[in-house]
Amino acid sequence: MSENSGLFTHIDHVGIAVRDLDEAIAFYEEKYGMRMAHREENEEQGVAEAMMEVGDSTSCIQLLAPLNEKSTIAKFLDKSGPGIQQMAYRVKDIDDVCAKLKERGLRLLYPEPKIGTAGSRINFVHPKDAGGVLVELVEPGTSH
Ligand code: MC0
Repeated sequence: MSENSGLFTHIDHVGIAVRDLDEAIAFYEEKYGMRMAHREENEEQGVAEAMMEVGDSTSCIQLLAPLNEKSTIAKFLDKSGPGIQQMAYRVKDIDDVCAKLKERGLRLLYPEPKIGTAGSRINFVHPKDAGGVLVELVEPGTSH
């Protein structure tokens, strides 16, 4: 990590809660000309998701639809309606970054990283400790 790069290397993705994944994918493809890079279901997180590429930036828009009523996305949609749910930063070493953020007094949601999109390792900073923003940390899987 270079001296002035801070903890994060890129904006990995911005997560947007949607009610209908197929409809949202069609909107991003047809209106913005975005290409879908990846699609999967994550049972543990309770989401069906699609990563939409933002040009050649390597950053994506992540469309997130709930898989069931208990999903955090279902709760978010009930409370806030569709819209931005999270900001995700890419990191090289998530264990190191989580340790540093804990030292700096921020609450991580999980004691150990969980599995996210495409085999990535993920954790979250609680929005109440991060200026009202749910911050996701993403260490990409080997296929990224
Ligand atoms: C809740 N709050 C938020 C928020 N969700 N603030 C900003 N952004 C959000 N997304 C605020 C509420 O407004 C409330 O504030 C307070 O936090 C407690 O909210 P709550 O409605 O009682 O919700 P909780 O506590 O049940 O859950 C919030 C929490 C949860 C962040 C802990 O959403 C969570 O565990 N999120 C992490 C997992 C996740 O989001 N998975 C889906 C994406 P007030 O002021 O009213 O008290 S999965 C994913 O992203 C994966 C696939 C990947 O990228 O690889």
